[in-house]
Amino acid sequence: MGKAHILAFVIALLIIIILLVPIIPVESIKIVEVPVETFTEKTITEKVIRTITTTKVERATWDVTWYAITGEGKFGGELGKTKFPAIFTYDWGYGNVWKDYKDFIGFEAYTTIYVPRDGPVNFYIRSDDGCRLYVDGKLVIDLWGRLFYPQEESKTVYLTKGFHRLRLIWYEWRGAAYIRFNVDFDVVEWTTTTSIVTTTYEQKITTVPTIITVTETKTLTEFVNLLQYLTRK
Ligand SMILES: [Ca+2]
Repeated sequence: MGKAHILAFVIALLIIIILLVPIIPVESIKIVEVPVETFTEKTITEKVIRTITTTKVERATWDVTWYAITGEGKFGGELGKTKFPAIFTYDWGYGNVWKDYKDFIGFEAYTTIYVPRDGPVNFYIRSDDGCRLYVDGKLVIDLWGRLFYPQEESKTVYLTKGFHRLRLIWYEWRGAAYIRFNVDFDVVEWTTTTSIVTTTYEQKITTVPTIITVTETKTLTEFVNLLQYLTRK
């Protein structure tokens, strides 16, 4: 092959490259669709359940109603109300028992105890003048009568676990006045637990990602070959 042939081949190759290989940049404006991630706020209602547990220490107290004593030694007119602690000693001597009353006065008192186990419970009373103790309506200690000096008595009662009602009646006829009540301490103080379940609906705002398509106008550059370039409009 001579030099002329080689030259002709190179020229032919250049022509093919110029004509067919896309080497000419052409700018054009095009509308394109572009995916865009956006965030939208969404309100969600959530059910919230809460349990609030409270514990409370309870102690027995006596609800006391005072009465005047009649000539027959019975409870007469009501004089007023007060409270005694669960375990108490009142030694009024010859002084006032309630307001201006030194003598011919009495009270009726009620309380509730909580026995934390099945078993014996000890009650003790010392009284001047008369006194009676009832447990769940049953007479347990009887120191009634016009006893002009202090009397005392202890009693053991078998009680089941749970709440029990006590009733105490006492009166003072004349002279010194005294009352003492005692009981096993584990029955006058107890703990109660209360659970409150609340259901509320709370609104929360969350962000939700969303992909939307937007159209954009873009200037694009593409490469075309000479033939395409010449035939473009
Ligand atoms: Ca007395």
